Amino acid sequence: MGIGHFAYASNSNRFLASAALTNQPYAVVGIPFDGAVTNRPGARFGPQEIRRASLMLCDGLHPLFGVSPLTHLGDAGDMALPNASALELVREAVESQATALMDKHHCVFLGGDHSVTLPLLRALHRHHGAVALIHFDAHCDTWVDHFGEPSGHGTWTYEAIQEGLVIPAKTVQIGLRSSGERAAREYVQDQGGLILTARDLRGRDGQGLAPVIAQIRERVGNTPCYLTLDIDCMDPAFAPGTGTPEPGGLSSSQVLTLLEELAPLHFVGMDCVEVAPAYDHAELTSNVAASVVWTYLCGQIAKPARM
Ligand SMILES: [Mn+2]
Repeated sequence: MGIGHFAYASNSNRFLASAALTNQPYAVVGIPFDGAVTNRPGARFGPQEIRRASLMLCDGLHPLFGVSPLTHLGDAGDMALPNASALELVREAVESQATALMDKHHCVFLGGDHSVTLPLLRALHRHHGAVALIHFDAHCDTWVDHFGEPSGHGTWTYEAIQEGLVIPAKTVQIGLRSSGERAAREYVQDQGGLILTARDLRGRDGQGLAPVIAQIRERVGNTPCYLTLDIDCMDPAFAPGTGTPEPGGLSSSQVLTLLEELAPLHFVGMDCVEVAPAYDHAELTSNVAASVVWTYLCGQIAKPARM
């Protein structure tokens, strides 16, 4: 599209400058909520910055998958959410809007803090029953309380397992490295799932990730699988714009290799959460978040159509 593309794109606030959502098979949806964070707020502004960063990706074919998601994709805009409400009211609003969208589309959600994944899994459960889960994160998100409250952005994985929304043996966590008591950090493993810590993945990239990819593929099999990617899975060098950064994380190359090689799994939805633009530098975080979502979408669209 050449230089004219930028004038066109700058007028759009939609992911990859896609059209408004009508009957496209894939939908991007923003969830501008950060009321359940532990540390620094700001992820409510994630969706708009990821969309803006995505504009540079909409002008050609993905170099590995050879497709563009543009004509397959609509942007539903941001969810309408109650402001300053109790978390459960926000979650009810997320769940009902997600349910309606999932009726018609394969959805990718842009967070928002990680507490939104629980209502997304509740909505997904109505469509698919319990699903496999691939969870990129620096944190286990299996704490049993949120500083005295029952729920927050660090409890949703525990709650999802307790509610039977995900299959524990087909739950895979990748990139964990934060401090925390052992019972929380290893909860998924104790339930029969797989944890690949950031330390486990040190020094592995490209072909070095092959054994890890084989292990994940074998465990998940053909079960419908949800992907949730907390941007803090990456090292702050690659994604500084997040509320709870943890040094020693994955590189963007490691994450993209994993997403590319796991694309054949039976994915039924994705979210990318915890992008907090106020702490970003040089738009590193919004750029890599847009690339992650683009890679997921291209990987799915390159496969035979599947809802
Ligand atoms: Mn998280």
